[in-house]
Amino acid sequence: EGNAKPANALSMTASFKRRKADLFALKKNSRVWFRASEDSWVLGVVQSATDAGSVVCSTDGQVFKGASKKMLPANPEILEGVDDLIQLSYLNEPAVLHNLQYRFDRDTIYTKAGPVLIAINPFKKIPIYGSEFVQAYRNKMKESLGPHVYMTADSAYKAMIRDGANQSIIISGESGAGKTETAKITMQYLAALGGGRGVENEILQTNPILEAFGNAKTLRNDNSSRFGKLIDIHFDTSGRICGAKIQTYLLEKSRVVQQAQGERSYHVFYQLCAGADPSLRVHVNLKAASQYRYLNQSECLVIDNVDDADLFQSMLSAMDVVQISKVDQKNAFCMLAAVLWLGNVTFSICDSENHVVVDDNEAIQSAASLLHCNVKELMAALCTRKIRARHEDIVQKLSYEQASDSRDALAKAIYASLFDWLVDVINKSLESGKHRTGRSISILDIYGFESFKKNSFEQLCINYANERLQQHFNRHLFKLEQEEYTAEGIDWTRVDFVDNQECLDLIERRPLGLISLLDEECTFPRATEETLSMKLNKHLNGNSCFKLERGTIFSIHHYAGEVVYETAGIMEKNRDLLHADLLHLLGSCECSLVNSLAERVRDGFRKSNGMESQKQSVATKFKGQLYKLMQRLEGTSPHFVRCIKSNRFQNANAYDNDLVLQQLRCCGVLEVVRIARSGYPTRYSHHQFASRW
Ligand code: AOV
Ligand code: MG
Repeated sequence: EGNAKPANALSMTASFKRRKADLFALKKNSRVWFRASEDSWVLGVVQSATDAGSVVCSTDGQVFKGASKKMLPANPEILEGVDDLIQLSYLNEPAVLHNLQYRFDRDTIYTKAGPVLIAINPFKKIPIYGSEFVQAYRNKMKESLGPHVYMTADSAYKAMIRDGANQSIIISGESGAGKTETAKITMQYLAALGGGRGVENEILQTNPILEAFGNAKTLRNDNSSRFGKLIDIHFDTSGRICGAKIQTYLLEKSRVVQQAQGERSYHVFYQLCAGADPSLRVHVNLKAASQYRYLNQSECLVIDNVDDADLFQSMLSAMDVVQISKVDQKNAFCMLAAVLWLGNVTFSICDSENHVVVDDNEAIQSAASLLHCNVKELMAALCTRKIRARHEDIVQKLSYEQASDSRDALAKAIYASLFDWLVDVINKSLESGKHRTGRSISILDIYGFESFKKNSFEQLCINYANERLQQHFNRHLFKLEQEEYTAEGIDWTRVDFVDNQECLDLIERRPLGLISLLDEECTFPRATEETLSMKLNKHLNGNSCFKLERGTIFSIHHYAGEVVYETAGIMEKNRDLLHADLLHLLGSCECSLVNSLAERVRDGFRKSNGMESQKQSVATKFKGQLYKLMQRLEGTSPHFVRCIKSNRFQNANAYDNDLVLQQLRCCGVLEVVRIARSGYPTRYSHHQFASRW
């Protein structure tokens, strides 16, 4: 039964003894790893070993000479490519890397690292999925089958049934490492176990919909998730799936109106433009993607090997399966088209003070008609602002920049609330109703750690979320595990790990952490990038994870590496204001969907401390969401999957050892193996033990 094999006394003693085996004596004929350069190791056999130095002959016949400290013991051939790294006699970096690459070369992408499953992204289809494999893993032929996400999903399912406890499958890794694919594979396995009511298929079909609306091409990943997702799959008393609930986290809004060169906006826009049938095209007055500024500005309209028109059809059928009504579908597409047309709205300067009016053209007419609002009112709301002074309203004209910002803010608000609305509609359809027994398996798939040439507020939030997740991982695999040994009075040599608390403090601490300082600065109308940078530097430079690089550029030393952030635009994104006039206009549109979207936006405003239309800042809201997420996860038994990127180019036939090593190092996999290897494979309280046997 998976990890739950009771340990016998013999294997326990053996595991304690084995710790000592890492100390090795260099002898003639020992297999060793020789450090040929900074990060490259060659496998060889010792020809002679003296205090002055040793001679090693590599497997391909080259001879290396050097000091013994350049050498690490290699595992015997019989351990070549073991399923679980804890089986390795010598657990050093070259040995672990060799084992992983040996397996990867044979298309074996999954390897256990004690309690953690390592999944190395092959960037190609490997025939190890589908019903045959599901059956095999279900029928407990595990030993012969080897590690697999199916096995992890199966362990979670069995543990849920056996212990009656909620489980979670927590998938982490850098951007492009394979988290979303892994989450889908996990869902497929659980759906296959569920068998029956059809809700399983509904759950699977949420993926193409949410990916269309929430994923986009970035420079790291052609299908990058731009939101975080936790899906709870609910099971009834007979162990069948009876429903599900999806919770999403902070969608990257800015992408709707702006993308880096070579990146795209959300897939759904291109899918709609490529795949809509003639009647829908007429209904929403649709043009080709190249005709919309929001889509053509980044000079990337298509993705290699992706057929957007095809995907649009798949998404439509998925929407049918998930019971999104045809009317709702059509309304949603109107909103998408409205966003696109808003992007084409232009302004002309109308006076000497740089104030603008909206150009009356197809763009503004189409946007107004798709939103079911009066075009004059929309124009006014985009280029003027009502301010209440004493007892009367004053109409203030906007500058070119202010008007463009208000147009973009409107587009972002419509899209983000459309996304939330969609998730709500999906959740209604997946509701478990009376069959619910309270048991669930949650699968977490968030955006992975990111570091681009230019990093802004979005990367800060994404990387912050990953820090939180890494801490959860540390807590479970290092802290709790070792504290338990100490508490039980077991002879235990502590395994050190890199704690990321300092980085989290840097971001979260109140009142002198990054988020608090940012929020404070955001309340000052005259704050600039410079004043923000100065403030951050003044209060944060004592934290070793923070560094002001120059001017308005600062860097944070994250667990996964250093990221250089720009302060430009951070405050606007954190404030995320939508002027009340625009909100009011949406609320008065003659379309129930638009009204309900306006309601959603307004909800965010109301939750604030009252009077003004200032809602909670984006970062603070996100912090609260992450806190809740962690609390939820703490109430479950975790199963960890670490996705690893095999190369930087999304290339099927490349394996970059250094890149793999860097990922293994920063997430602490080696340390996990060290603890797992010398620790106990399982533990029961007396009570649990007695009730089981
Ligand atoms: P991510 O979720 O970790 O990145 P994805 O799951 O989107 O990464 O994976 C990126 C790409 O890698 C996929 O589109 C597939 O082409 C390929 N891939 C991943 N896993 C597998 C697999 N098991 N077999 C074959 N190909 C795979 V991000 O969402 O960017 O953090 O924000
Ligand atoms: Mg993803």
